[in-house]
Amino acid sequence: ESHKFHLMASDQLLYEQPSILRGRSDVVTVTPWLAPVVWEGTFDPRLLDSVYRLENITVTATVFAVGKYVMFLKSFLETAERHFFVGFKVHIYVFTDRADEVPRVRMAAGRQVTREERKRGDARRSVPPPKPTLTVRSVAGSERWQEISARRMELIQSLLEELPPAPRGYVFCLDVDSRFHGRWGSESLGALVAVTHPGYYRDPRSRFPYERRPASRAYLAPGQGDFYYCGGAFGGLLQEVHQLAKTCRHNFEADTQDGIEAAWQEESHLNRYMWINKPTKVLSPEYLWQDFKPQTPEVHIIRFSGVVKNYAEIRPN
Ligand code: UD2
Repeated sequence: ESHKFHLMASDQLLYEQPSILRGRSDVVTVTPWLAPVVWEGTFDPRLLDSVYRLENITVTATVFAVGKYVMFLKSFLETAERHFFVGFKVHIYVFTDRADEVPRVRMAAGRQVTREERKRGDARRSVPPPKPTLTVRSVAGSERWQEISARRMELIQSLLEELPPAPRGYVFCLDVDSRFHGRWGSESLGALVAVTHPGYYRDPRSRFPYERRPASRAYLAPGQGDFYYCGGAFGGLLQEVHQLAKTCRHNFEADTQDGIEAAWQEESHLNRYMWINKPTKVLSPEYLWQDFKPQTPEVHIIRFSGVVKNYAEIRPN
């Protein structure tokens, strides 16, 4: 197979004429380093799906459910089944210390075809969608939630070292205490993908909760940093995310040796990483909202959001 770097479309697919004059004007849709910022209304889902279906891509998702967080798995998995890369090969890895409590979600049993897709006569109807698969991996529990959250980088790194190399393989690493409400699909694919945090995208960078102590390897000085990215969702090509996980894990552990833990654990290290390694695609807060936060006018659709949780009840400490 030859290596090609452009997208290939079917000459049969017709869609709305693109324009370089009209589009979303209420939001910024490209970063200063010319990475797209994905907002509803900036892409054609049918076009992108048809293009990526020709690519024979695979999508891996990792999700951690340690201790009481196992209670979030059911709605995470059920809603992923309805909205996450519908029609593509999806493999979800669940990391947990309570394997016997992983709910039996009917993955694969008839992915829904929504009314909108039916109306448009989606080609998907004639081909049965591939079955998403789920693998449960046992991990150790911990007394510290910070450690559970941060150790994800180590486990993601080892998982990606075990997976067979796949030039068209993508992975997304997601928080479990969240659910899908709308499409999260091929428009989110890129070599290195970050999501802007819903709580900070209107703020000046001086207010971002980056790690501010120079002693930490996650340090960002005043004036540094592009966006505040969330630790609850990131992804990209397998080899890119492997590099990210390896670096964040290394820096987190080296910090621990020095007796310092970054303000927001691996999220701080991720933000440092993305400052140096610019994401090739930035996902708008549509891709990680928070249930307690009222929808803002620029957010036309909430695709994925964090559920409201009682920290005292669910965290080990
Ligand atoms: C934020 C980030 C989170 C992480 C954390 C800093 C978002 C929406 N969330 O969330 O990704 O960067 O700050 O460490 O950006 N977990 C367990 N069991 C536990 C505790 C955590 O399985 O007892 C896992 C679980 O998958 C959870 C994730 O770790 O979704 C993050 O923990 P959190 O949701 O408690 O962290 P939070 O809300 O502070």
